[in-house]
Amino acid sequence: MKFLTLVLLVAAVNAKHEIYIGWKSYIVKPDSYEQLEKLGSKIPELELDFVSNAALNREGVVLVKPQYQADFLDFLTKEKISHRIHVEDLKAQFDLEDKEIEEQDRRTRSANGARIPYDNYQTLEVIYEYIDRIAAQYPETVTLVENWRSFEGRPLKYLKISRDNFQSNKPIVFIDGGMHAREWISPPAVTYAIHKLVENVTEPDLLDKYDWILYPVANPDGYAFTHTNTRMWRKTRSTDQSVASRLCPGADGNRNFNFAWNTVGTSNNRCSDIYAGSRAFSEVEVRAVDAIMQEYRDRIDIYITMHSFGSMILYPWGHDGTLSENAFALQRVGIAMAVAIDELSLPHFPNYVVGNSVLVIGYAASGAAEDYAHSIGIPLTYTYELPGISGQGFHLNPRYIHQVVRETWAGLVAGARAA
Ligand code: 0X9
Ligand code: ZN
Repeated sequence: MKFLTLVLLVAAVNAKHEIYIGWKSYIVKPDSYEQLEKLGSKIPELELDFVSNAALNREGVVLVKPQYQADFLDFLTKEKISHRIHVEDLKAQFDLEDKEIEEQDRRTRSANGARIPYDNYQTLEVIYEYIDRIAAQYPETVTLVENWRSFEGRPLKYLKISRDNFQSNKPIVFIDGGMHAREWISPPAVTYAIHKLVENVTEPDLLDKYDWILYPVANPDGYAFTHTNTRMWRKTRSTDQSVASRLCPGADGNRNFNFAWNTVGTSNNRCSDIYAGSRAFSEVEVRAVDAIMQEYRDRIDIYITMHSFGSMILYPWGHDGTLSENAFALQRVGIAMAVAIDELSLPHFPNYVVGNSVLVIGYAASGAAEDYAHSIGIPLTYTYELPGISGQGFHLNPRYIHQVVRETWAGLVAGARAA
C-alpha cells in the first residue's frame, strides 16, 4: 500500500507541466524592421507564443508547439532571421523552475514562516494576505477596495494609498499588474510599490504630490490557474453557454478594452492566446479596471500596466503606430523612467527601450489597456515590459525578483517626479 502511494505520488509530481512535452523555445533576433514584421505576421499561423518580445536587433524568446517545429525553422531559414534554440525541453525547464522557487522560498521565508509577495513568485493567497495585512495595519493611509468579483468568484482587490483618503483632489498614479496571468514578475513589481509607499517610505514627496491606486493582480483566476494547472496560461478564465468556450475558456485582457476593439493583433478563435473576447469589456476583470479609470478619469495623471518580458516602456497608439498629441510628454517621462531603471540595473540585463508600442514591440494590437486609458483622456499611459534574461532558462530566476522590483520602483519614482 505504501509503495502504491509512493508510485502515485511520483506520478503526480511528474504529471505537472505535462502539456509542455515536445515544446521548445527559440531565441530570435530580427535585424530589420521587415524581419520583425514578418515574425509578427507568423504568430497566428504557427500559434507562436512570444514570452519575451523581440524588437529590432533585440532578441526575443518564442515558444513553439511540437506540430509547428519544422514549419517554424523553415520560415526562419527562408527569411534569414537569426535564431538559436533556447530550451530543448520546456517541461523539464518548468520542473526546474519549480525547484528554483522552492529554493528561493527556503532562502527568503522569515523566522516566523511569513512569505513576502515580492521575495518570490507567490500564490494568490500570499499576495492577498499581504494586501489585507497592509490595509489593516495602516488604516490612516491605506484603503482596501474589493467591490468586484472575478469570473470564478475571487475578490478583485486593490489598494488606495493617500495621506488624506483621496480628499484633496491630488493627481493619481494608477498601476496594475497580473492582467496576463503567466507574467509572474508583474505582481511583485506592484506589491513592492505598495511596500515603498506604505511600509518603507524613502520618497515621501510622492505622497505629497499624488494619490495612488495599486492593483497587483488584475486577473486572479488566470493567475491561480498558472499555479495549479497551466504555467503558460495568459488569459482570463471566463466561459459562456457555448461548448467552444468550455473547451477554451478566457479572453486576453489586454485585447478586451473598448479601444478599436478586435481590429488588429487579435483573434476570434477562443483557443487563441490573443482572443479579444465576445465583445469589448466582456471580461469582468477588464470592466473592473475600467471602473477605476472611470471613477478617477479626471484625476489619473499616470497609468501603468505591468507586463513582461522585454525591458520596454511602451506608449500609444498601439493599434496603428501613430503618435498621440501627447507623444512628446510620453517620450520624455518614459525616458526619465528608463534612465532611472537602467542606472540601477545589472550589467547582464538589457537596457530599456522607450517608444510607441507598435514601433518598439513590432506588432500592432487593439483593445489594450494603455491605449484605452489614453483614449479616455489619461495623459501618460504606459505598458511596462519588465526585464527577462534570455540566456537564463525561460522565466526570470526568482533570485532576480528583488533586483527587478527595486529598479522598477526607481522608474516609477522618476516617472512620477518627471510628470
Ligand atoms: O501584447 C501585449 O498585450 C503586450 N505584450 S505582452 O508580451 N505582455 O503580451 C504589449 C501591449 C502593447 N500595447 C499596445 N498594443 N497598445
Ligand atoms: Zn503581458
